[in-house]
Amino acid sequence: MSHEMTLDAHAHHPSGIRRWIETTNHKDIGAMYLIFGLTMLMTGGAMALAIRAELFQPGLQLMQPEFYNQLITLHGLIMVFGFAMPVATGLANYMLPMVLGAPDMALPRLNNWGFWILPPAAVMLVLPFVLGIFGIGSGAVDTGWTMYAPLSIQSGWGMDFAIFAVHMLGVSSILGSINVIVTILNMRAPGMTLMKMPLFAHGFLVTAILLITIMPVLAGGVTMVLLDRHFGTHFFNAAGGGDPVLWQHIFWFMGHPEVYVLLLPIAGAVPHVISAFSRKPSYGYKAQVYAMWAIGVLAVVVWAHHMFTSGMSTGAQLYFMYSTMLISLPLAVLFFCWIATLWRGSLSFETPMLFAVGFIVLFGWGGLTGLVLADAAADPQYHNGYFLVAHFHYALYPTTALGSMAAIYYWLPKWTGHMIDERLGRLHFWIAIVGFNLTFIPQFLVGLAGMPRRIPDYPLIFAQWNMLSSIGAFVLGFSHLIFLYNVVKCVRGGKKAESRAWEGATGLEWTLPSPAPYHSFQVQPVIE
Ligand code: CU1
Repeated sequence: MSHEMTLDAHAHHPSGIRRWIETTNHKDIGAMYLIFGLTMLMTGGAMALAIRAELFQPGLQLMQPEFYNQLITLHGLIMVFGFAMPVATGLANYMLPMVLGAPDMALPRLNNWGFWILPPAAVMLVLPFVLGIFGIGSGAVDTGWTMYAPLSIQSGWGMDFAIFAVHMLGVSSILGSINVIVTILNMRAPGMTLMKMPLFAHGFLVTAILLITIMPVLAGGVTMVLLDRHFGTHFFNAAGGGDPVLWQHIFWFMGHPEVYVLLLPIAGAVPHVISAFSRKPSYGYKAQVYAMWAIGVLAVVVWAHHMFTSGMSTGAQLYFMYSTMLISLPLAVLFFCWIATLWRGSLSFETPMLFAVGFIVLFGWGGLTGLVLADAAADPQYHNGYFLVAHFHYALYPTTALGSMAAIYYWLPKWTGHMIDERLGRLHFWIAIVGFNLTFIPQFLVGLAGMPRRIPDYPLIFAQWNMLSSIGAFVLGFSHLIFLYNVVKCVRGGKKAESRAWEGATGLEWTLPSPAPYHSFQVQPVIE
């Protein structure tokens, strides 16, 4: 403490906006990541609502197909790179030093730089879209978030902006990952071995290693696109001896592990929430750790299940089918551990617990429908239709939104010193659940009936389900406004939070049953 004070006496204290621009404090940077991520959630969400408004009826009412293509592309890129990853990085910044017993992240200035690359990248991505609305230029990138060649080679200059944005987003997440890894490996409290480290930290460690593995590959890929576009190379041009399918391999080598980049931080955070509201330590600590590492390893060897419809030898189809299905084993281990934590617990369902359970149930549906798509024989029926769209929204919304909201609601009292408005939190939860299911259950059905994705029009026969889906989307969008209001309200004031904010938070949520307590299904373990 005295050491800190001597340092402070010599440090300069910028105020106003400079306080935020120059900050190296992990909580400040964590808060900025969260604010940035939630701003992008609203931006990407507004685009989703524009898409659903167009799809409310068959026919073209509000926009031309070119504009629709920009919307679906930006919605995808913004939600993955602008919302989901920054929110997870925000949680890591805020909580990692605390769960490790470290004074800050290991590399505070790198941390600052990593964050401040993000806003210019977001501007880079969205600027051509805004200019396009005013008739300047050809609009934003319109290839779909997968940026498949040869479309991405021929697309307008929005694509160049997207390439530079992807480079910056990649640099940002690599810097963040380096910081997470260095912090975890070097700054744990004395005696905290890796196998005694909270699950939260394991989730982020696997994620960070995955990101450092995959983001440079994507950066190399989009650089090859840039070279093909402007410097006469033919990496993806069959006429010049290249191969457009090469792009698909490069993209999905990043794209599939990305799903686990979005899942694993939540898989690390949620056990702490369900443990607190079950009044039990997390069940199966070691099993969960090994499962997360198994997911991390398998994640990088299954990417071509996204390419069954691109043409592939039978042997390769079988390999990618079985390896993909293999991931459901460690995932099932995580599910069983979460459920076993709940089992015979003294449960209560405050807002964070509702969101955690909502995540488990709905993500289960994402996983099960993923098994359908992993089947190389079934996939061609569903791959280019709405079944796939519904599947990945069931995989990603529960994790990135419900899961991170569980964590945010859970830790807001710790961050702000105030309790959240419990009634508003529960209202948010139930409206979000109704809105989400109303949006995406119809998409499973029209998908099975053959409605293609990425097209702004559809046959009359799909009209009713699409109308319901659009109504659901607006309900879901509204629920997020309640969330924002609740967060702002909590930051500005409210009932004072005790040091143990939640009645359930007895400290057990940080306790590791390693070795597992005897018969933890039957008895409440005694932790001294
Ligand atoms: Cu995948």
